[in-house]
Amino acid sequence: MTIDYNEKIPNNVDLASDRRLQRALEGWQPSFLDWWRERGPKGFHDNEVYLRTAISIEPGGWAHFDHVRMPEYRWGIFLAPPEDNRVIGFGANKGEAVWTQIPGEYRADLRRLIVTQADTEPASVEQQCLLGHSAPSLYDLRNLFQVNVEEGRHLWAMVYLLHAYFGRDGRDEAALALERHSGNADRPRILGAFNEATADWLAFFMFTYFTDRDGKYQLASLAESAFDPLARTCRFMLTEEAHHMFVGESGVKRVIARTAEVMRSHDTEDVRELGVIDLTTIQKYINFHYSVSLDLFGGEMSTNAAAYFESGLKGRFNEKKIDDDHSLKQDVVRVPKWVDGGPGSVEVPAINGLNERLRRDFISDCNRGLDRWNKVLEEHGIAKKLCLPHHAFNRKIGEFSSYSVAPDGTPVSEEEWSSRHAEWLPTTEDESFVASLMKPCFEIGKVASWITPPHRGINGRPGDYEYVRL
Ligand code: BYC
Repeated sequence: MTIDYNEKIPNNVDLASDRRLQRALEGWQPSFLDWWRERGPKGFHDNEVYLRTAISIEPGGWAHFDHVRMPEYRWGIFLAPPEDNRVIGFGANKGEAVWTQIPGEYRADLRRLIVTQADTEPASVEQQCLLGHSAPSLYDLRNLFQVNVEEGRHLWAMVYLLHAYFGRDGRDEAALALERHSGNADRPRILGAFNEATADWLAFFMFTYFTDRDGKYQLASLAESAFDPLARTCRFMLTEEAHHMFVGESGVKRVIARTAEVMRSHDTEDVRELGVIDLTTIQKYINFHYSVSLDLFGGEMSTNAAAYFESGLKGRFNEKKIDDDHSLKQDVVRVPKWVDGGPGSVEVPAINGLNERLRRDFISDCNRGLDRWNKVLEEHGIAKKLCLPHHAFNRKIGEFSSYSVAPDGTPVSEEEWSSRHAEWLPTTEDESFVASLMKPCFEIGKVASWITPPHRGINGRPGDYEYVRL
C-alpha cells in the first residue's frame, strides 16, 4: 500500500477513483494552505526543515526524511491496511462485521467524535505558532515543526472521513475546523485545553507530554471503532503520535537535567539567577498541564461514553487485550466522586465509567514518565521529587469542577484557594521568568543554556546537523 506522491493529494485510499470526493478535497486544500500560512508556524515558510514524510503505511520503513519547506509538505490521506475479516470487538454489535459505511442511527454520534478529534489538531498548531522564534536549538525547532506538520496531517485524516462519509454536513464541518481558533472569544476550539496558550518551550514540552498523551488514549479507543475507516485512520495516526510524546518527555527531561546540574554545582535550589528553571516552577507547570489534560477525558460518569461503547463507536484502551465479555452489562466500577466534603469514590455500572477508565490508563502512563524524570534528580543526588497532583486538583470538567482542592487532594475553601493557588499553578511572574530565558539558539550544534543537548539526533544524524536551514 505505497502512497502515490504524484497525486495532488497523496493518498492510499484510491482517491482518483472517486472524482467527486477528490474534487471536494481539492477544494478544501487551498483553505487548509491559507490557514497554515495565517495560523500555522509564524515565519519559517521559506526555510528548509529536515522532516519525515510517510511513504508507506506498512509497519517499519514508512518514513522518509528530507529537507522540505513546510508549506510544500505533502499532507495526505493514509489509512493503515485493512484487517481481514475484522469484526466489532465490543458493545451491542459485538461479533458482527465492521462497517465500511456509517449506519444511519450512529451518524450523529460519529460525526461528533470525528469533529472533536479534528478540532484538536489545528488547534494545537495554532497554540504553538510563535514558538519557532524562541527555539532552544535547531534540533528542537525541527521537532516543533515535525509535530506541527503531523498535526496538520491528522486534520487531513479527519477531514477525509468528514468529506467521504458525511456528505454536505461533513464538508461544512471540515470548513468549520479551520474557522474556530484556539483562544478565540467568539469561535473557540471545542475542548478546554486547546484554548490555553502554549507561550514558552516548557509549556510546549508539557503539552506534548500530557496533552498529546490524551491524543494517544483517545486515538487508541477510536482505533477499536466498528467504523473501519476511522479505526484504520487512527491506527496510522498513532504511529506518528509516538514521536510527539517523545518530544515532550525528552524535552522536560532535558530541562530537569540542566536544572539538576546547576543545583548540584552551586548547591542551591534557588537557580533562577543562574539562568535555569527552578523545580518549583517545573512542578507548577506539571500541575497545570496535567490537570487541564485530565479534563479532556470528560465527566467521570458519562452516558455519552456509555452510548459510544454500546454502539461500537469507541472502545476501551487495548480493548482486545482486556479479558472480559466486552459488553460491560453486569460489571460495576468505582469512580471518583465528591463524598462527605472531599474527594472519594462511588460504585457505578462499568459502562457509565468509561471516561474514568481511560483517564486511569492515562494517569498510569503519565506516572511512568514522572519516574524517569525523578531518576534524573536522583542521579544528581537531589532528594526533591516531582509528582502529579491529585486528580481533583484544578478541574474544570466533571465531578470536581465546582470544588477547590490542593495538589495533595485536601479540600480547601474558596478563600484558601484564592490566597494559595499561586503556590500551585504558574503565575504571571513565573511565566515572565520562563519567557525571559526563551532566547533563540540557532547556531548549528548549540543549545540554549536552560536545557541540556539531546542524547541523539534525528534519524541517525548528529547533534550538529543543520536540522533547519535558516
Ligand atoms: N472541554 O459525557 P461527558 C488530541 C463536554 S487530544 C469542553 O462528560 P464525553 C491531540 C462534552 O462535549 C484527543 N467540553 O463527556 C492532542 C459534553 O457536551 P454536551 C482528542 C467538554 O462526551 C494534542 C459534556 O461536556 N480526541 O488528539 O463522554 C495535540 C458532557 O460530556 C470537555 C477526543 O477527544 C472538555 N474537556 O467525552 C493534537 C476524542 N469534556 O453533550 C491533538 C473524541 C467534556 O453537554 N471525543 N465536555 O454538549 C470524545 O471522545 C469525547 O467528546 C470527550 C468527552 C472524551 C472529549
